[in-house]
Amino acid sequence: MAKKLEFPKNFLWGGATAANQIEGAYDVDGKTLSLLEMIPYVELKDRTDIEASRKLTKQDILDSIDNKKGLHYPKRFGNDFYNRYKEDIRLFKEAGLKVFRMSVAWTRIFPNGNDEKPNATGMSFYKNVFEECKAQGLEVMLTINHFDLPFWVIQKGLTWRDKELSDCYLRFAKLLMDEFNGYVKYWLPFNEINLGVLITRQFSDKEQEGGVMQKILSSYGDLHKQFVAQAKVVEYSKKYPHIKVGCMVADTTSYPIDCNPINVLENQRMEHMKKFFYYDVMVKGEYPGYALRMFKEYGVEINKEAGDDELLKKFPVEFISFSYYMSGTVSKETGQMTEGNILKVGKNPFLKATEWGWQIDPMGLRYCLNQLWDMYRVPLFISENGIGVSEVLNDNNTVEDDYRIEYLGQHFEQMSEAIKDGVNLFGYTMWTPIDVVSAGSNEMSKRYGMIFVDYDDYHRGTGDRFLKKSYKWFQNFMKTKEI
Ligand code: BGP
Repeated sequence: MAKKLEFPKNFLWGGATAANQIEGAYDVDGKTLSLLEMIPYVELKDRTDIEASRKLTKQDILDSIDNKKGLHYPKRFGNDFYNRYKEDIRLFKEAGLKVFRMSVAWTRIFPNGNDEKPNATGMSFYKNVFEECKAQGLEVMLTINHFDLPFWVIQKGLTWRDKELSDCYLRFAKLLMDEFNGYVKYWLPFNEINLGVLITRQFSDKEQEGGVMQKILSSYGDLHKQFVAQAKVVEYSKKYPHIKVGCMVADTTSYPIDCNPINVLENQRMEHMKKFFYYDVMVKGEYPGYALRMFKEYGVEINKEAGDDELLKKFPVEFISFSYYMSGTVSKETGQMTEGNILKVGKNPFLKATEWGWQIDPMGLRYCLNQLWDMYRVPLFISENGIGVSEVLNDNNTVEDDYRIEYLGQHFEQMSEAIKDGVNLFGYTMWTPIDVVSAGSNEMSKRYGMIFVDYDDYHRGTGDRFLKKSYKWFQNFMKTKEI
């Protein structure tokens, strides 16, 4: 029997994407390469072993410039949004979406970083996209930087610790706000700030030997610069009182593996360092004591500059946004900060997982929403949530994706429960309304969309769009709020 869910009338239902996973057109209209466009597609024997697709040296990256090895670089092609955006935005509108989350490719706007003027063709591409959203009645949420660091950053050997990088970023961010504040109400300076910095470090010259643990420890100094840059974006946004700036964190709910106090405490420690640390700095504007203690014990240098603390305190984000895909477990044993398991989550025997090992946990979303509201009391927005499945079109040119209908419906139900619990949740953008290139594995076949895109992992296909069963289901959900 259908169940009716309760949501506020003006709840922002939407879909999320990222420039580097949809646009393609990597070398047209003055655009230069970004780091993610230098990572080749690698067929994985074990789909849960994402690390295997990322074992790249700096030389591999350099060789990819003129593709000497004839490899395929999926993020150079995306799903062809650059050429098909009108059709896509129309389909989003017809699905019932009210808001479209997207990002801007930095390398389309400042192809060389220090260009005297922004690239006019790049600017007009985004203006046209925003105009189209406006024409279709879609609000825009804009991520200023969604992982796609320009390649010139790597060539110059820069990290966020270098002033040159934050200066260029701020120039880019301010330009976007000045030019597009009339189209974009919601702004996210960095996608998944708790993961992004690690991507940069991975290819940095300044990366020390020492594995994942060392990378994480080194990343805190970079993060501080990003926190400061984000606070400066918030400060700048005050010029335009009608816009709002939020943070974006990759959130996973984590449970202690059992009630042994050692494991409960270990889970708290992991929650602190994997998520609350970020919210504390960006929402409360202060470094929490547990982090300061950890920095001291591990010899982490933050190198704060005079005025940084005041800036963080004075310009916190106005709302929290986060991605939520899964939950995991923590035990003292698996929770050790050692190489190999720091970014992974432990198994939970009560949950099913996707082909990629992502454990499906709708109730974990309600738990997470309550935690964040209890702790921070700022409006919440789920900026990513969805299920990646390998799919093919059937003879009727559709996909019977009942598992996606189930996944979305169960998550919507828990969101509605959290709202009843008193949580101020004001919107949700699913990842993603349309099939895109996977961020982590570079596959096209890890599909999240309600709209199927006819490209395979090597970008073979027509690129045509087809509606899956979930598209029709979502359309109906928007009208009835019934699951
Ligand atoms: C988030 C990213 C997105 C997105 C999503 C799904 O971490 O912000 O860009 O792709 O995860 O991940 P994946 O594409 O690896 O399945």
